[in-house]
Amino acid sequence: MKLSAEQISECERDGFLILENFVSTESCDRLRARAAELVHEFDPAVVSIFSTHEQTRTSDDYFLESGDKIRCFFEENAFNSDGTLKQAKEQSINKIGHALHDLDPVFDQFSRTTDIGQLIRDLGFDDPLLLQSMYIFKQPRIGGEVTCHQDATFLYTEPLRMVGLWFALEDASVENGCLWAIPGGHNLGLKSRFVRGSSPTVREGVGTFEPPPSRTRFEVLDSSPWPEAKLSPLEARKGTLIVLHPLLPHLSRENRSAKSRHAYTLHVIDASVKYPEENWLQRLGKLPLRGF
Ligand SMILES: O=C(O)CCC(=O)C(=O)O
Repeated sequence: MKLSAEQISECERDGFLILENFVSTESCDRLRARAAELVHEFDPAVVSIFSTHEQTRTSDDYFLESGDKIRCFFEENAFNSDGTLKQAKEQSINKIGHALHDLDPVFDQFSRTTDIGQLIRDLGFDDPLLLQSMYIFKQPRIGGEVTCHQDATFLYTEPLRMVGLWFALEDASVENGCLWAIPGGHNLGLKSRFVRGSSPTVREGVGTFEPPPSRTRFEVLDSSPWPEAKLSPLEARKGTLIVLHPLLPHLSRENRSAKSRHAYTLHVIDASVKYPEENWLQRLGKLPLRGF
């Protein structure tokens, strides 16, 4: 399954490449079944809500320590005002992250196939390392939006040698919250970085008001708005892989339909790059990154 010269130039032109039937239905189903088991084992007493709305992108310890763990994050709309879940735990999780590919044998096997290794080599990675994995549920009715962003905002490297792989584990359509992207938008430059570190103290009036320091912040490099009118839907049948350039602006809308939209994402970097220690995602324990 070698990429053709046309596919590589399409990817360079648009900033994404859609590869239908990249994984089998059986592989998708195996991953879905394993994710269901992980959620079943998860104790919801430990709560973390995921959102990309600026400062609320869960900057708590649970999130910041998840780079070398398997952790479940709830949908923002999963809870009633009294803190109880609106739906069963199984229909309330937004995603599982961020080291599934290293810690779980079923995810490891899905993530390190010969086909994926070949694709990564075709994309020009000489010494690839699997950095991050996420299982995204996009639950029926409460599946939250992921606002327009570039993956390099969250996983920055110097030089920028990173790629996102997005696998549709179910059919993804406009109705249930498929990806949207701005074709060619990877040429617009990096707009922000999401980094660890305190935000400045806020002082109000005569007294001093010092909120608890935020553990993360967005460093804005270009505050111009995204040309969102240019967004185009990337509908994908189950088994499709979408390759995403690290600077491609993309989003997914809320899922208000009765259908879920499960997806699995992997982010791969090259071992030759510098991975900054202010990036939010860090391996704090003793779990070295591995390739294929
Ligand atoms: O699957 C989605 O809804 C969005 C995923 C995404 O854009 C990301 O994780 O960078």
